[in-house]
Formats: sequence, C-alpha cells, structure tokens
Amino acid sequence: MTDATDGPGSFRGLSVSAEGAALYLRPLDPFHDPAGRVGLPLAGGPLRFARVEAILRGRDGVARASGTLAEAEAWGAAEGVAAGLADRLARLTAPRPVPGPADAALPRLMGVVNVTPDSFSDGGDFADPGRAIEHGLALLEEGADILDIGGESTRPGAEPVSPDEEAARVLPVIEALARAGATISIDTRHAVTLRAALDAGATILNDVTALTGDPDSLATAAASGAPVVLMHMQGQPRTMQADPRYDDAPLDVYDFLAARVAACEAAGLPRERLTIDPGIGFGKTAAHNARILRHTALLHGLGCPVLIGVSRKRFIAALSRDEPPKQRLGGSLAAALAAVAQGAQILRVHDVAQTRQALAVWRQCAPYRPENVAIPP
Ligand code: HH2
Repeated sequence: MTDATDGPGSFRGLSVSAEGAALYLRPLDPFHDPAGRVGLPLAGGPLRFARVEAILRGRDGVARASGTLAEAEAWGAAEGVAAGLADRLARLTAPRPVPGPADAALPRLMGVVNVTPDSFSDGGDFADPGRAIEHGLALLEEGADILDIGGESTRPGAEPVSPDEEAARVLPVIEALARAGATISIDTRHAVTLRAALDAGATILNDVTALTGDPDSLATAAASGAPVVLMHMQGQPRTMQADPRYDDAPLDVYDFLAARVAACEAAGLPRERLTIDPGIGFGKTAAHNARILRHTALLHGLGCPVLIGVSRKRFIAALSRDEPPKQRLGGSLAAALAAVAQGAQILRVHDVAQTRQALAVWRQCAPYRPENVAIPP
C-alpha cells in the first residue's frame, strides 16, 4: 500500500525515542464502503478506515499524531516500529466472531432484563420473575438479539447481593426465556451463579469485573466453552464514583482489557470467545465516559468484538439537563450511534424498539457513505 512518494507527513514530529513507549493505533473517521474500494476494514466489518491516529505513551506522557495509512506506514518504517504497526493493523482489521444468533445483523442488540428491586434504570419494575419474563418476551418482540439477565444491581452505591439470592432471582427467568427461544447472557460476577445460569439455558457470560470478582470465575468461564464479555470497572460499585482518576482514561481502559484478554488466554479461554466492554459509567466521570466513547475504535485493536452499554446512564444527565434515568432515551441513542459509527458490534440497551428504529434510520441517512463524502486518499 505504501507509495514511494509517501512520507511520514503529519507523523513526522512523533518520536518513539522514549524507552518502553507503548504504541496504540486508533482508526479515525470510519466510513461505509461495502464494495471495499478504499482503506482497510474495521474489525472485518462493513466500516472501513483510511486514516489513523498513532498514540505513544511513555514515561514522559502521551504523544499523538494522525494521518493516512500510507503516511503511518512510512513513519513506522522510519522510526523502526513497522512490525508493531503491522501487528496492530492486523488486529484492527481481522474479522472476529460476535456472540448472539448467527443470522442477526450488526450491531446486535442486547436487551436488559434486571430481576432486581434496585436497578438505577428501571428500579424494581421487573423484580417479580413473572414480570421479568413478560418484559424479556416484549424485548424479543421489539427485536432484541440477546437478553442480558441480571439479579444484582451494580449501580453506583449498590450493596452486594449474595450468590444464592441472585441465583434465586434469575434462574426461573432464564429457564422461561430460554424455553421461549431467546439467546441469553447472564450478567453476574459470581462463579456459582454463572455456572447455574449456564445449566438453566444461558449461553453467554457477562461479567462487569472481567472475571476478577470471584476467584473461581475465570476457570469456570474457561471450562464452559461459552463466549464471555469482559468489562472494565475502576473500583467497586459501592464507591466507584467517588473521584475516579486515570492517567489517560481510554488508554488505561485499553491496557486493563488487554491484560484481562491475556489472562484469559493463559487460562485456556481463547480470544475468539471474548468480547470487550469499556464499562461506561463504572468508576468514570462524565468527561471520562465521553472521551472513552470517542476512542471506541481504538478498542478493535484487541481483536475482540466491542460491547457498549450507555443506556440511561448518569453521564447522559451530566452532559445534558440532569434528567432522571427514564428520560435519558435521546442521549442513550446519541451515544449508542456514536459507538456504532466506530464499529461497536453489540449495544446493551433498555429501549430495544427505539434503538432499532434509530439504527434503521441512521443507516440510511448517515453522511459517511463513499458517494456522499470525499474519501481521504
Ligand atoms: N451496565 C450495567 C450492568 N451490566 N454489563 C456490561 N457488559 N456493560 C455495561 O455497561 C453494563 C453491564 C448497568 O446497567 P443496568 O443493568 O441497567 O443497571 P443496574 O446495574 O443498576 O442493574
């Protein structure tokens, strides 16, 4: 792809002299080009990218520069980091299996079923198993591809729930919805609940602690053969919103998830079974969340599908007019579309029908089709 006349361009000032500097590659301005005429595929999907930002983090801080792929390659060769760059590009572009029904389009919609008395978003609406089952069936009707069933609130300030109590809440709901043909993920940080949920019919594991919350979770998940969602969280739900701090939020989240992917691989849980999630709202300020979402495309560099859960979260109110959870649909859709524009493969949402509608319209109207935009060379 590199042309003899290409130079490092705007990357010229970016020096990798800092010893041990880590290199990150962030695809910029993804666009829709099903014919695949320009650029490289983002995560093997229909979006492509032709520009990247190279980010270097060393002892002295973080340096960034952006340009075309050809300029990045020329810079990489001049700086002696061609191999590292090629490795990151290979991971960014490779196709990857996405959990959920094979025939479901991307992004897949994961509908939230909270069998809890105290969830921040739908506090107690579906704590009764019968109502939770009804709600799950309604979400399927609305077009949910996956139902995410949880029996413990992880909202800021929430008190932990015992695994026994949690299992008693979710198991009848999982059994009924699995019988109805739903693809079910279990949202738990407890290994016993995870195991029992699989026996009851769940086929996907979703752990907000990225399998660190229970010493048995990693081995249980590895042995299960099921796909696993690894989510980033700083601290614990009870205290995580008390002054969260990062050196660089998107890079810190990326490094955490990279380390968890490596730990899973070492435990016999291969990357092909992993989905990663930056954990919007979990130990993050509104500014951290917004910045992490603007860096969604960076996460494809880990070679796993990306799941994003922004639905009704507090940062939406913080960026807007302090609306209560059920009045955050507009902001939830805006944030979800921002992530999908960067190739997010799964959206975890409360409002399935409205998200489906937003995606259908946005797909037809978004200004990133090659016939509508000037594609960078
Ligand atoms: N968010 C919540 C719960 N589980 N799992 C993943 N992978 N990603 C998320 O963003 C995520 C999650 C919180 O939302 P909700 O379930 O509505 O609230 P609560 O934890 O209060 O039940």
